[in-house]
Amino acid sequence: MSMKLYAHPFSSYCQKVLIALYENETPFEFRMLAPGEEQNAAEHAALWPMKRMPVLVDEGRAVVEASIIIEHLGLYHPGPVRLIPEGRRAALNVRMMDRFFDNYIMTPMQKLVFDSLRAAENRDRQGVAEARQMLDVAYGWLNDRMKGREWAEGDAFSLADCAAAPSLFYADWAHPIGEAFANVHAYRRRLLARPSFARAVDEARPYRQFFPRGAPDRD
Ligand SMILES: N[C@@H](CCC(=O)N[C@@H](CS)C(=O)NCC(=O)O)C(=O)O
Repeated sequence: MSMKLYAHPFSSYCQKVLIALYENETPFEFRMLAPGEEQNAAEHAALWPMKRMPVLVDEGRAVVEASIIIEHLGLYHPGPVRLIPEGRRAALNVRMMDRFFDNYIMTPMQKLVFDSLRAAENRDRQGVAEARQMLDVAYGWLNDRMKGREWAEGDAFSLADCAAAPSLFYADWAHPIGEAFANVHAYRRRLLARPSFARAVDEARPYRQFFPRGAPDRD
């Protein structure tokens, strides 16, 4: 039975999982979550009432949360690219960086994006200011950390880079990474050149007009 991924190509957390699937050319069926795909939406809501994507279904079992889906793929469908290192200490370091990208880049980036979709009278000015502040601190911390590094943790592309790619991609659109953070820019460019992420970005191109206030004409 082939795995099913309930997802949308433009979603950052879906791209995080798509990168992992593409890294190992893991076969799966894409179940599109978009207006007009009512059957997929109903199945998705029944599988995961939180209605967040992506959701992976493997052998009839729903697996949720992008990081856990990538862990699941490594455990049940391993391929030549190991996204979580074998050693427990190295794996812990990768998971720590995965948490950094989700909590301190993806979360404030989503806050900016979702806030700009709200009606003007419902905007959360303080929350937006805090999200921008968090992104500036996170960019600075990451800039120091990426000095002399190719990937987020260790010598190889990992789960942490799967989290980094869409989070930095969209964060730079929502709250541009300052020019002073040259290591972060260089890392973002390396991520964009990685074939698995380049493919996810290309597949999402038709949806760029949905980015609130318009996607910049680059990347
Ligand atoms: N913690 C979840 C977050 C997933 C998430 O926020 N997904 C977004 C798309 S990037 C979503 O489903 N948004 C739909 C909505 O907010 O209604 C994960 O790691 O998978």
